[in-house]
Amino acid sequence: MIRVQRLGPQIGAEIRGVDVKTLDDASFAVIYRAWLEYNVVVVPGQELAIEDFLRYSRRFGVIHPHPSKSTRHPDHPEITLLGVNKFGPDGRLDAAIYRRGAEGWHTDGAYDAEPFKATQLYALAVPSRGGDTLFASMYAAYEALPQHLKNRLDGRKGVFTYGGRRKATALLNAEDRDWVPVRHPIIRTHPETGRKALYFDPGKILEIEGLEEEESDALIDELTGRMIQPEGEYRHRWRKGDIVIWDNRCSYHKAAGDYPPEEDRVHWRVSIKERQP
Ligand SMILES: O=C(O)CCC(=O)C(=O)O
Ligand SMILES: [Fe+2]
Repeated sequence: MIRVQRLGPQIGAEIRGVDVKTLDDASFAVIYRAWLEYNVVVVPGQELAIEDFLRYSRRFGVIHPHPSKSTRHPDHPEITLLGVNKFGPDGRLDAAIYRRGAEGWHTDGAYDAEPFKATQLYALAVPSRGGDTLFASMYAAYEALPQHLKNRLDGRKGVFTYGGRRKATALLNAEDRDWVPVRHPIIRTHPETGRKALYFDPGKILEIEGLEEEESDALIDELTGRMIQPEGEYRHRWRKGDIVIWDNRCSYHKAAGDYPPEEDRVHWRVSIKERQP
């Protein structure tokens, strides 16, 4: 029997009593509804081959290979490997791999004209301590904005690119680093729930369109400070066999990035969009 248990006060739910390899449509509908409501869904205790993970992931949308080609699975480009090849040929820790996702709160794929709908991870190896993933609600961030900021942001677009103002493009091949920036409304209405969210990513935004540079930078700093509402948070402590999917249209996340580097922390990861490339 499928059971849904809430994890955080506003986001996060855990699904019990399922094997995603043999999930019928009615049970999947329960998971999908819980995902729209709680934004982050954990399905623990799964034993999956790559094809099982891909088949289950495709029930949420269309998988797109990630632009970081060097971290794709060699035989399955739709799969990104997290925590693999952490040490370079010289034996030194590669910070771009070890600290991937840990540089700050973000949403995945804001650099694309059609941002990622979802990201889904499957845990193959977990460290003895650290390595959590933290989540927070964009709905909570929007709702907590003072009215004058909601008014000021209404109809405004942000300009986003891979690597943002810091040009953090270490995971891209040299020939892919010349990214064409894209525009998204900062107050974004979720296409399925109709709820408003503060769609924002300080590591990918270049500017807020239509403002002078100084004003845009000041507003970016102000929004950075307003992303996280404590009651909108959920922190995931990984267990081997966990699947976690998050909704990039209404949640932020970051990796804690604090586990012993000599230990393994390995995930399969897929980026899911609504449509075909
Ligand atoms: O490894 C993690 O905890 C999350 C990394 C991340 O930001 C991502 O996969 O999008
Ligand atoms: Fe991420």
